[in-house]
Formats: sequence, structure tokens, C-alpha cells
Amino acid sequence: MESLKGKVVLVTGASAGIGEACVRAFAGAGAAVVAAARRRKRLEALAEELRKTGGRVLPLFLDVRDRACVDATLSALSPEWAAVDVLVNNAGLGRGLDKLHEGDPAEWEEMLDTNVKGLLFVTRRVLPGMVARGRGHVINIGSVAGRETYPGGGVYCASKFAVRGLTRALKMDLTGTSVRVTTVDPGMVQTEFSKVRFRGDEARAAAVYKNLEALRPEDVADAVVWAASRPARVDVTELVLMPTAQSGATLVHRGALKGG
Ligand code: NDP
Ligand code: 8X3
Repeated sequence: MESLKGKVVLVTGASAGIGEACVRAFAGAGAAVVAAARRRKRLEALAEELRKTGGRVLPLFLDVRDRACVDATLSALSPEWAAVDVLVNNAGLGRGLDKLHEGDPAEWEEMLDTNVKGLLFVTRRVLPGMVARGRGHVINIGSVAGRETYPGGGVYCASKFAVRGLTRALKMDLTGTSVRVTTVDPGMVQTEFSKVRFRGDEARAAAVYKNLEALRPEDVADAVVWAASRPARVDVTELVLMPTAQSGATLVHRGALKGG
């Protein structure tokens, strides 16, 4: 295992769910973490909490969809934070579960702008430094939805298929450098994802996870930290994590598991 102590890690979508768990896990492993998202108060509270236990966390307020904001915010980082060793492209969301022919194009734009273009904007800004320094690791949070489709998931799935394609292409572009590329593709994780997808409809969001034990955000963070802490010669290119109760994008078991 390679130590993460003193490494600089940038996590997008750090104010909730998987991103927040990644911030906690990397800070706990001794990394200096840039925690980026839009919700200022949450990021400040997280940074403050982790500082109390010796964590080094810098809150960074940015909307990954806004290329000018991404460029300005990241280029304003002080030298101690700017040399990012590990970039976790996690910011993302789903909106609705409508059939494509009934879907809302504004929601499609929000998903594609965040999950695909946002990931590209941040990566474009951070990656040249990694290549120039001869070290770095880009970890994208994909999804089972980037490997299989499900009804009503068309544009969300397309965005995650894009993440998988971009991860593979990036790995090729970086051949001959020491920069590593990973996609971590989880199945269902209990976060605010469904609440966001259903625009605050708590009952509909709760139904998604009813009678099954979903992954927890810290399970995904564990996998991310594991990939980031392999020896420099090892590039974990793909990791797929499913709840034990889930066997595919459309196959979950609700209720007790046999022998569980
Ligand atoms: P959450 O809704 O809990 O967290 C999403 C995070 O993304 C928040 O911190 C939010 O912060 C941030 N975010 C959203 N839009 C933007 C934006 N425009 N700019 C910056 N940050 C943004 O969801 P999850 O933790 O579940 O999702 C994290 C990632 O994991 C996503 O890419 C998702 O697609 C993926 N995923 C989730 C699964 C699940 O079942 N939950 C399964 C597989 C993959 P803020 O609103 O403060 O900006
Ligand atoms: C997000 C979770 O279940 O919509 O990737 O694929 S799901």
C-alpha cells in the first residue's frame, strides 16, 4: 500500500454522499483534501469538523457545469493545494425517470452538463499539471448505469456510459505517462441521489431503498481510497461494487437474504 499522507486530493461533489465520504476517508488517511461543490455551508461545516481531528480540508465553491467558474476557481488555488495528486470526479446527479419520449430536455441538459461536461472541465484543468509533474491519478465515479441501461434511465445511463468511455480513452491518452486512471462503478448507494432525482420527494426516494441494504457512501469511498493507495506500478482501471442484494441495474432482491 502506498501512503496518502501529504498527497493533495481534489474531490468534486464533496458536500454530500459519496463525495463527502471520500473527503472523510482521504483526510483520515492523511491527505490534504480540496472539497469542491456548490453548497458553501455544508463544505465549511465538513472542513471545520475534520480540522478538529487534524484533517486538512480546503472547501472550494464551484459549479462543475460552469467552465469559467471551474477555470477561475482552480487556477486561483495556492501552490500548496494546486498540485493535485488524486482527482476524484464524483459530482453528478440523475433527474427524473421518464421515458425518453416524455422526458424534459432541461433535465437532460442538467445531467449531461454535470456528469459529462463537468467532469471534462475539471479534468482538463487539473490533468496537465499531473502530466507535467509525472504523477497523478484520475478517479471517475461511474455507475452500474454506465454498464447497463434501465427503463426511464436513458439520459442518466448515457451520461454514465460516457464516463466509462471517457475513462477508457483517457487511459489510452495517458499511455507512457505515470498518471493512472480508474472508474469506480457502484450499484445502489444510499445517499441524497434519489431525493435529488425526484426533486425532494422523500417518500419516492425512500421507496428506492425499501427493504434492501444498499451500499453506504463509505463503502464506495473505501474502494476509491484503495485504488488510490496501490503501488505506483498498479492502475486499477475498473472497480464494480454492488449491494449484495443487487445483481444488475434492474435486478434487486427486497427482503431478507437467505442465510443473511
Ligand atoms: P448526492 O446527491 O448525495 O451527492 C451529489 C454531490 O454532487 C453533492 O455533493 C452535490 O453538491 C454535487 N454536485 C451536483 N451537481 C454539482 C455541480 N453542478 N457542481 C458541483 N457539485 C455538484 O449523490 P451521490 O453521492 O449518490 O452521487 C455521487 C456520484 O455517484 C454521482 O456521480 C452519481 O451519479 C454517482 N453514483 C451514485 C449512485 C447512487 O446509487 N447513489 C450509484 C452509482 C453512481 P452540491 O449540490 O452542493 O453542489
Ligand atoms: C445511480 C444509481 O440505481 O440509478 O447510478 O443506477 S442507479
